[in-house]
Amino acid sequence: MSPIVLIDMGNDITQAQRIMVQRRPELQFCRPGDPEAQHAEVAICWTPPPGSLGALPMLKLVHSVGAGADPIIREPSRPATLAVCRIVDPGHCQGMLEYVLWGVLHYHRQFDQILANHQRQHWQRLAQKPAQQTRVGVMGLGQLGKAAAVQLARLGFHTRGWARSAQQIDGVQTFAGSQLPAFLEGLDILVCLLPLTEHTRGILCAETFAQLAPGAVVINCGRGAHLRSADLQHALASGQLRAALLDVFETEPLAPDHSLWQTPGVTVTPHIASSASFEVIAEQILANIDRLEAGLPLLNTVDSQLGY
Ligand code: OXD
Repeated sequence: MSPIVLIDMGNDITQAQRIMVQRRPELQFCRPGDPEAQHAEVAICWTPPPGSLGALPMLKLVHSVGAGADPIIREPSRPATLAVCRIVDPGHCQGMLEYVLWGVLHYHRQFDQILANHQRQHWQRLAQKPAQQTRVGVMGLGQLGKAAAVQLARLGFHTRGWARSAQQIDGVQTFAGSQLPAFLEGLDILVCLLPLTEHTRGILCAETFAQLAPGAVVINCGRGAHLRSADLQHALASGQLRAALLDVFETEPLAPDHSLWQTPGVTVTPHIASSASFEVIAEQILANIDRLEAGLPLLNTVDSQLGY
């Protein structure tokens, strides 16, 4: 087996590599600048630096360590014939659900204001609003978005869902494609769980925010490029938005001096809404390495046209 090249090194990659080494001590790993990398058939990464994929002539498979592989698909030096695979962890949906429910409940029950009151030792019993009076909209009704919408509806929230194509979900008012304005109209909380495509890039923008209820909240656990940060900061400053919970950013990690850290109303979480377990990442990559060697079809391949 040729060495496996580890392109960018995040926590997930280091931990998955540790498990792979335990399971298969014969595997050899290298970094892009090492001479062995020229023979590598498999690469593992989350965000490949510009030019990195094109510089590895023998590469047959590039494996993402995430549920998404869009940073790989977007890399211009990626040869069109290169197979791209992602991780599919059954626990991913549960993690995302927990994050979205936490976010929605946090703002619905006004814990942002209660925590701010705590900071200044201010005792104020805020009026409790019934869930039915909070309008929550989920953008993106794939596996994750659908599960979130179903659970929000079960908790009694007035729940809407929007996706590219029409869907029917019990208890959820659904909208498709050009019905975006009707979906957004007067929402109190907007949750983005969309895949990043040319149609969804920048969708969290001034025009979108203007259609929400005054003082609405935006939760982004799709992709950083869905959000226009300057529009968000403007909408927060004007009071059109009350808060934003952001888990994903165009460049991760978010730079320590990025203005979003300091923007009043913004809560930054470090891309932790949901992550596959290190064991699952290691197992699925090992399974695909075996399949590549045996000439079998790879698991969890990504359609490079759709980007997911
Ligand atoms: C993702 C992940 O794809 O965290 O966003 O796995």
